[in-house]
Amino acid sequence: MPINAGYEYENAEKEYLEAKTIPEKLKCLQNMLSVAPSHKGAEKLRNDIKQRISKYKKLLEREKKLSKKGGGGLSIKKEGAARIVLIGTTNSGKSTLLSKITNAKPLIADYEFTTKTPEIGTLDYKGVTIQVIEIPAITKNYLEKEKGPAYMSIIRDSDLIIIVYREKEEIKLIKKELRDAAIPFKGITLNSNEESLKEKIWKKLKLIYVYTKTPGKEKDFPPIAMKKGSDVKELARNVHKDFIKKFDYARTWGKGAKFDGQRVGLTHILKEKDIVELHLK
Ligand SMILES: Nc1nc2c(ncn2[C@@H]2O[C@H](COP(=O)(O)OP(=O)(O)OP(=O)(O)O)[C@@H](O)[C@H]2O)c(=O)[nH]1
Ligand SMILES: [Mg+2]
Repeated sequence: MPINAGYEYENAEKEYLEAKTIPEKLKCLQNMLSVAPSHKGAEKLRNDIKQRISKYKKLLEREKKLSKKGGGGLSIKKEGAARIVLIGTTNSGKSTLLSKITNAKPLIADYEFTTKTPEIGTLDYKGVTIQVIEIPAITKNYLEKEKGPAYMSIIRDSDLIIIVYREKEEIKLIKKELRDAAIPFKGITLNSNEESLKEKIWKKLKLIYVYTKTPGKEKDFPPIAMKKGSDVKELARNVHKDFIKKFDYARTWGKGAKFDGQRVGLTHILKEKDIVELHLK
């Protein structure tokens, strides 16, 4: 039955879907509950929200306990333009993939559970660096395992989840474990035999890279990664925190420019591979 939950509710739900941490999710769910319709037809909706609230509360408890124990020294500093996690069942080829696309040299072997702690590598895409983490194999009831909640928080805190599999059935198990940890799966599934993996990953990250340039010189390297749809303002902010204040105009070359060297302002939208010369006052 259509519930007609209304604009306020839709907004609250959108915020909930975008929330990244458990405390944020909880706050958003409580907000959703407060704006959810109160009529009989929406009872299922309200119960569903309540259930999710109780689930997140439990998760929060568990993570708190774990961090008291020191979290197993598991907090991993974010590096680069994005964080990707490789997850899958044991022997699915995560380490093989990690060694293919990054500089990491993880142990690869045909016995089970070769990788015992997260393996971290750096992927280089046209000069943009991206952090890639292999999470130790996911098993049934992963959250019940000693390190499960800590690994799930690394997964939750990533920009892209890649499920590495050999047999299709493995994907189902992994997705169920993610659901149990209340992590939405908006990532990709990969077979480690696939070609042009880096291109596929880059597309899914929804980033672009652009080059800065000093007048009279060649473009700078490495390029700068930004969200798709970013403007000159975003780039200026990225280069230096004072550049927006000092900004006079920019010249651009590439797909985002109408012609070579087009003069633009802060709100000009950039396209991948554009070259931008920032002129300051
Ligand atoms: N046939 C085949 N073998 C593969 C493939 N990917 C990896 N292997 C082999 O499978 C074994 C396990 O690969 P790993 O990359 O270590 O797998 P993993 O997912 O990291 O496994 P754990 O860390 O042990 O959980 C190794 O012997 C690999 O050579 C693949 O796509 N096809
Ligand atoms: Mg491994």
